[in-house]
Amino acid sequence: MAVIKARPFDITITPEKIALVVIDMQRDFIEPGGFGATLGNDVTLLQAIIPATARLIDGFRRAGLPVIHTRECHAPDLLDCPPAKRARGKPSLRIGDPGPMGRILIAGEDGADIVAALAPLPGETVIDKPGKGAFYATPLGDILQEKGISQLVFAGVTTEVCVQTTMREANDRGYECLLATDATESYFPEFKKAAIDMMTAQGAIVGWAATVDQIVEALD
Ligand code: C5J
Repeated sequence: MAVIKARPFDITITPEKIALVVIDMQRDFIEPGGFGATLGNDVTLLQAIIPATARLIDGFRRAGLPVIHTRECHAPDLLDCPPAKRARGKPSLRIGDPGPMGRILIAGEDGADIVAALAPLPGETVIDKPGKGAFYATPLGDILQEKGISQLVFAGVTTEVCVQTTMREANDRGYECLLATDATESYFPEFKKAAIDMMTAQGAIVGWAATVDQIVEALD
């Protein structure tokens, strides 16, 4: 067992029961020309967390603990993409349209890949998810149960959309959730702050928050 200095109070972790979930660090959200950029967002904000996220992933790998990656993407026939999702917003390119990195948010296309600096290692779990939450319509819950995991550390993008949705799903399923504050980002910094404040309020109502250094130190 180890203690991580966290908000709103320290959390005790059990290494045999903890896993890292890295949410949607995909080219489509982080590089120019992808889904995030088509929605008019400044993707450089998200690029800035790649080094801290790499340190967090490395800390879990060095400790021999599971690293799980997710990708928000859809089947090429779009049967798993609700028309209401595809119609949302005013992007210059919609989900499934051809873009500079292949079809937007489609499994197997270059844009749906995780950025090279954070590429999964052989043997690490990669979950393709059609929704914002990583539990919806995926095998994530079964995989965590098989591994005996009860505590989850979260990183990735965007804080208030896919990261927060997944943390809330996990919290409702009984997992203790800890967010790595410098390994998550939003296109809207005020939304990142608000999401962290909301989730850690009321005695960690959704979960805890700590920096990558605080987390990695406890794993060493
Ligand atoms: C969004 C995500 N923002 N990964 N996806 O559409 O947060």
